Amino acid sequence: MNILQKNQTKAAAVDRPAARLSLAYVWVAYIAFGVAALAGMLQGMVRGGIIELPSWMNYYQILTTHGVLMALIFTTFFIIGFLYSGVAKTTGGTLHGSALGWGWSGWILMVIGTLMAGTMIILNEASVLYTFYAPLKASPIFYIGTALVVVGSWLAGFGIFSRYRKWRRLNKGQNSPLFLYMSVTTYVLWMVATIPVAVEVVFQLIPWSLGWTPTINIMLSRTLFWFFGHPLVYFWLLPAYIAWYVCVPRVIGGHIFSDSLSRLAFICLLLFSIPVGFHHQLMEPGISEGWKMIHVILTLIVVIPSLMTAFSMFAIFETTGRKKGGVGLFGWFKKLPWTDVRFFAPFMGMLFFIPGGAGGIINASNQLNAVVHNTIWVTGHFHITVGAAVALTFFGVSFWLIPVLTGRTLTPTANRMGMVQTVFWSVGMFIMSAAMHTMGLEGGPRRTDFTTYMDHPLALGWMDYQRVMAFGGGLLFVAAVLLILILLYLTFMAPKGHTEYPIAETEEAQPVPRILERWTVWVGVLVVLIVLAYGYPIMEQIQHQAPGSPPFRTW
Ligand code: HAS
Ligand code: CU
Repeated sequence: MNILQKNQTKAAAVDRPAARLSLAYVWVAYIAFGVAALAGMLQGMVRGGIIELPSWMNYYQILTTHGVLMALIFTTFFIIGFLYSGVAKTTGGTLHGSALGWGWSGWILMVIGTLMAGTMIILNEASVLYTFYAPLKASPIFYIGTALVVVGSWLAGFGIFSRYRKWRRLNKGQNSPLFLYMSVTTYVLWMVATIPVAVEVVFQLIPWSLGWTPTINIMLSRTLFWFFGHPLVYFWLLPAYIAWYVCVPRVIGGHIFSDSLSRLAFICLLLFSIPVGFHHQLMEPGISEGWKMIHVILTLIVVIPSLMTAFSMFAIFETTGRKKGGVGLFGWFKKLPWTDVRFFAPFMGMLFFIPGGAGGIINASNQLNAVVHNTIWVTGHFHITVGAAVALTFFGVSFWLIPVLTGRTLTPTANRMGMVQTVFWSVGMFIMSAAMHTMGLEGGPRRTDFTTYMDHPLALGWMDYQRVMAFGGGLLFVAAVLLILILLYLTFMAPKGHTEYPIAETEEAQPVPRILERWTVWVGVLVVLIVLAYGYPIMEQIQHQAPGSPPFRTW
């Protein structure tokens, strides 16, 4: 190591071993993202009636590629990379040996799992979409691959927990740094939420796909899936919230609004985002109305911490804008750093989350769910939540995180290109999701190949929306390519130098209730809520199961 490098290591927000680990996660995420974006563009064109796929490729195969790689692989890898970097940064810039060990073991297992599942999808042996609903049956290798991804993510989680424990041991009586606290909460959520899907995959799907058990209990498999599936969307959201609560305020030159409120919001998100899965099964038979009602109520409760987040963001923006001299009712708004992509990208994400959250409340309302369920409205909903609010935040983070990890700088040109990229992504997503929402209200289904339903007039009325969706998808693909180019530049070519890891502080020291850091209390409450919401319905589904289903391969 020469002197220059040594100095850089000293100045770096995160030391080399930690940076290398984070970067390895982030880049696998973006490789998956690139392939998924291509698949997404193709499927939009197919549904728009613009292209036809070659005979060796089918719509459901690329739909599965897109869903699995975007929703499961891009997100999980990016999140782990981001959390590791922030945990290192806020605990002294380094990760001790065991955290690094867990991190790398998790990475290796997750990469192997991704390759196994991905190969099966490419071979057309697993066109079962990212929800892998039974009785659609994929190759056992696909299920084993996804199981390895989950187990790998657990190992990575042990690394975060071990760093946290060590920090607590060395800093007795102090509150943990907010980033670390939020990372631990996110991971507690993930650990609990992935247990049911692991049970589904290991005890139901794998034996059934290997032919060891002739049939499968469909109701139970879907219940176990959504027991995981809803907290999964919060596992995507919470890291974006970490960036909103902790990083964005620093980027705009402000402070954390309230340390306790931020922690409380995360605890509420942890408690209430798991016992709510039936809001994905409101239209399914086999679960009685009373239980669905309980899940609907809990779903509406989990909206509250998101509203607390919206409130905090507005407060941070307004107070910072006023401090910078913004006057009048809206003068502060102009003072925000609109030309800084580190702010602009997540801000666009926040804007998308306003209709995204409102759509979620519509979905969760039992009667309205009957209108939108299984329509492409739902696809519109999740593109403006995970595809915009979360994705734009992750892009905004990547623009500074990658230079931090590579010891390079976000140049003014790269910043400008990032702004252009954000505009393309936002406009593309706006156009595509508006068409999806409208077409859904007119009854257009989700998860279907191009069809005119024998020229049915209703279906013919959907065609224009599908073309608009394809156009939006095209813009999104341009944005995706641009993003990858910028990130390649930031990884390999941008000038060497110091980039700040933005971590905001509170304006003055704020007392934080000690109870917020008592994990046994929160995990205890969580377990009670889960048992109340799921215990009886799952018991019923096991005891009174309908005749199980043999496997189907519909593609
Ligand atoms: Fe959802 C389906 C209900 C949030 C993702 N959702 C999905 C699916 C996905 C998904 C992927 O109840 C499809 C699954 C599948 O394949 O079948 N969702 C909700 C509710 C919320 C919600 C109630 N969803 C999300 C988030 C996601 C996500 C977040 C990903 C990250 N969702 C449902 C339901 C279904 C569903 C049903 C099933 C539909 C069906 O029938 O199949 C809520 O948690 C949302 C709360 C959010 C808010 C918004 C707060 C706003 C904020 C921004 C503030 C803006 C600022 C900007 C500060 C209340 C925090 C400042 C602006 C200035 C101008 C200064
Ligand atoms: Cu949900």
